[in-house]
Amino acid sequence: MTSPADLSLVGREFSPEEAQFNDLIAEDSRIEPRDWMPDAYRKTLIRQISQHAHSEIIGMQPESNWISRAPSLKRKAILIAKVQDEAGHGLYLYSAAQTLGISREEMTDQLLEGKAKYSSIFNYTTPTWADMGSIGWLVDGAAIANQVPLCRASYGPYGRAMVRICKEESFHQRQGFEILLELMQGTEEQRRMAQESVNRWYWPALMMFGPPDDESPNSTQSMAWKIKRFSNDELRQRFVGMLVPQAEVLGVTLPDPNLKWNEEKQAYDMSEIDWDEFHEVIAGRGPANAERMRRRREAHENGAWVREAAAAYARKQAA
Ligand code: FAQ
Repeated sequence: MTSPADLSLVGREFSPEEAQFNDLIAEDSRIEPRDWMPDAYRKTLIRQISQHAHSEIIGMQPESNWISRAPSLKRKAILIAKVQDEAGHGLYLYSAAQTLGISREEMTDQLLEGKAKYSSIFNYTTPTWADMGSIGWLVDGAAIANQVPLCRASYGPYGRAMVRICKEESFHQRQGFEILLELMQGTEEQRRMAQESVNRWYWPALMMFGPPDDESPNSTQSMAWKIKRFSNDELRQRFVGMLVPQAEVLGVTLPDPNLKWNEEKQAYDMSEIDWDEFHEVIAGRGPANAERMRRRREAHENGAWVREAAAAYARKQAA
């Protein structure tokens, strides 16, 4: 008997379809939309993929704040393209979730009614141009560290969407790095602006990986199903390891006085994350939660005529 991917099955006989599902997971094959899957697997995927999609869509707002004020035509064109890419990522992800039997309308309603989460990071504000650099370097950087392993997620449509998304995210990360590099090679005032922005974004970026492993209720099952391949803390640690040499190239200081290489652990020691702040933000009390949801609802209402026109066109084509 293969050890079950669905932990609720431990210690009992599997039905033939449960056995087949377990075998597919055990041999690292992909589960496709028409395959049988446990309800809890389907539910977890819908939760994670739709939250991820909402994050991409809400995540357009902090950067769109700077499109009209980008410092040059080149920077403006790059920023517009990046924000459009995030919209595209949201759409691939909504499509992947739809293959699990939920409609786009249901997912949107869950977001607008405050029943679905989106990433904590997008509830922080972007008061300076350097924040465009920090979002690219730190937020897209964290997104890549978290999402590259998701390219191997056991659910086919999710893994395949992630491959394309990761390619674009790595371009985003480099453009953010380059904004910060240019600022760090500029005037004293520009260097101060870059450092101040990194100071604000560093800890929230580390929170993107989710709660510590011993407080992460979904991780054990999601890892057994091979949706997640690494734990929240493993990925966070790997991300910090990536940042340290990049910060040296930039000439910025990571705002953690306890950040130190630990030879024995072969990993960085770091200060404790302020988990109260994380819980406040995901409970809706972060610096920009209300504004993000207000704008999202407004955009949804303003788009009503587009949805009506598309539906009328589809009806006409069908007839
Ligand atoms: N924010 O048991 P776990 C991007 C929730 S996209 C808010 O550890 P799980 C691109 C979690 O949902 C960024 N909530 O959960 C971009 C759960 O609540 P629930 C989004 C969080 O799912 C760049 C509860 O806490 N990326 O950045 C957060 O196993 C620039 C317990 O947590 C993804 O969504 C958080 N940070 O692991 C766009 C990646 N962390 O649902 C624009 C896919 C945890 O039970 C500009 N998702 N929670 O009520 C994942 O990899 C996972 O879902 C984790 C959380 C790792 C985020």
